[in-house]
Amino acid sequence: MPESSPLVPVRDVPPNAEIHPGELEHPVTPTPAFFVRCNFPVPSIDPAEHRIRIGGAVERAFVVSVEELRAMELRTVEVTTECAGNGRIGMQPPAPGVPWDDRAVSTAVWTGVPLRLLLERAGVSDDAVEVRFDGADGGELAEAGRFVSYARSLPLEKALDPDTLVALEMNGEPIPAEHGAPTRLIVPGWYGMASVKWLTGIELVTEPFQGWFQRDRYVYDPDTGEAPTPVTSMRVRSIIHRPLEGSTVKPGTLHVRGWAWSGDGSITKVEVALGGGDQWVEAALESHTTSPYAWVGWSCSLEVRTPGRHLLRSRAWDSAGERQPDRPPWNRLGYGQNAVRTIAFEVH
Ligand SMILES: Nc1nc2c(c(=O)[nH]1)N[C@H]1C(S)=C(S)[C@@H](COP(=O)(O)O)O[C@H]1N2
Ligand SMILES: [Mo]
Repeated sequence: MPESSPLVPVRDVPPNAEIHPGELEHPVTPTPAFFVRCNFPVPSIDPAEHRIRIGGAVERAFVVSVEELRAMELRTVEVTTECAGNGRIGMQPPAPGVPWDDRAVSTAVWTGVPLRLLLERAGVSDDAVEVRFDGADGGELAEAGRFVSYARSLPLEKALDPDTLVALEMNGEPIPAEHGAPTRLIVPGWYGMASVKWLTGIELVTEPFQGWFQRDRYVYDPDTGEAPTPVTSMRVRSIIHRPLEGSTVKPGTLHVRGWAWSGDGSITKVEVALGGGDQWVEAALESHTTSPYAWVGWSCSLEVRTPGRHLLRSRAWDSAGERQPDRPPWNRLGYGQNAVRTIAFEVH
């Protein structure tokens, strides 16, 4: 593993930190540089003692150890994960919650047991509508006024997707404590909240799950009195990592590079604009992987001769026909902020 720059902390307790801008150049984020998002302190779990229960509306409930999971048929998937709160500091007016800038996003190669295999072994009952996942972490939440543990649910269809994993390895190594050791869920294409860390239980439920992190958080609340809708797949987005925001480059040809991703299809186009106004230049897409769940690299070259400060923007389109909006889409809790971002750099 190459040496990597420290994470950029956003909150120290519990740990919440963004990827360092200097680490964004890697197609697969080095494990120590992968962003961390924890709602509660990191639980410590003995992998030898750890068991996951699979129960609820099933024909045969069972318990499985980490060892038994390792002996099953494993699958490896490269996945870009973004926190639903990424970009929250761009919300106007500011939204409550962890004030993420735009780097609560990273990519890893995950290896694990397709959740589908565990559900097939259990035999899902006809009346099951969702699968609930329990994490080992929890605590008193001031906003909730009670003790809450981390739990989330998935619709059956996404739970049965062959690429939804009960992961055992991150980038070919056991999962580090802060990323969910010894086992976590990986839900490709969805914002990070779905990928429950420190997984202890999988339960088939016959009514939609109503937990705090399902119904009160990770919802798009229009704040108009209309019902909130659940946060699910990642909205189309792009990030520039060259030049870095605030950096200085020489006059001449400027090589611009970045990533683009969407949970709703493949990236079809990325455009770049230098300065304000509506002059957009199409970037070349450069896929480093066949995984449909990983971000796609893009680049273009621009001439910049005038010394001083310059602005740069990128915008991506996906195969669902969505484009990054020019302004942050408003919702009360500040999720899914995928608006075009303007960065500034200097030419000298
Ligand atoms: N048990 C548990 N799982 C969790 C969380 C959590 O607080 N507890 N945070 C979720 C959120 S909001 C995100 S964005 C991802 C972050 O995963 P990472 O810390 O490995 O980057 O984990 C998700 N899974
Ligand atoms: Mo998140």
